[in-house]
Amino acid sequence: MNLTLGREDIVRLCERIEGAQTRAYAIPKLTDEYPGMTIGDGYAVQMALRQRFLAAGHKQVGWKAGLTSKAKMIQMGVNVPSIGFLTDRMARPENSAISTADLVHPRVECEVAFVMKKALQGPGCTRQDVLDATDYVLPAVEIIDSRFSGFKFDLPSVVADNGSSARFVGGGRARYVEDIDLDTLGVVMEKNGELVAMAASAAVLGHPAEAIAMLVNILAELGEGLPAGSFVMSGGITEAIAVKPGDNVIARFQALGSVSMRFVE
Ligand code: OOG
Ligand code: MG
Repeated sequence: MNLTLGREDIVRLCERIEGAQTRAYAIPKLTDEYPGMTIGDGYAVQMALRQRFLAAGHKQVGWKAGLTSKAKMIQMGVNVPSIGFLTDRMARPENSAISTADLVHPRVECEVAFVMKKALQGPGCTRQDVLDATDYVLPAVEIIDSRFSGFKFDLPSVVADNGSSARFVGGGRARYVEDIDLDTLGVVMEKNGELVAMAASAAVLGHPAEAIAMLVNILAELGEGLPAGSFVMSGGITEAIAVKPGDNVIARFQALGSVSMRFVE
């Protein structure tokens, strides 16, 4: 990947993002100060952030693909998919109360999650490679939280901010990929009993496994593979919906059951 930032700037931006993530405050997007910043620079900051969290004892559980559906690309004004890392500290149990006190401006989105039984290595990873390496899929809700003011960013900035990753909840009913039609799964999201978003899983690059293949190929560019046992989210199928304390959210997935949570102060 094409890098323009030196080591000192990468460390500086990594510390800026880490501060905003851990203390939950909004900052200007990074390209305001570094207009020449590239997507490669964004990943260099993200990888530095990952190293810092791992050194502090966080455990990586997998990865996420982002900006993989038209709904998300249009909502965020970005037209290239991205990836981010997921750790144990971001996981929340199904049906739990999720605090918003440690988040800036959270939003929820419905995703299909994959659990891998075999490792994958790009480049050249295909949808079929992903399906062959998948142990099972399950429904998930990602709680994203951009650290950038107004939830407004460009690709280098959001990649540096680990793709707005904040929390995630897996649940519902796990299924083997050969037992379901992964491209025609309907999903509806309800907030406080009202329908707020609906779509079909094909909205994610035509098939969610396509997003995982894309993720494996980006990982290869970063010099990494996808280990067996990884939990991987394939990206929001619907647009993301803002939540606040008091909100109850339930995502209902055809054939995969539902995932619910509530938000508190
Ligand atoms: C970027 C994160 C995108 C998804 O599923 O598309 C993402 C954002 O929208 O803030 O997680
Ligand atoms: Mg997402």
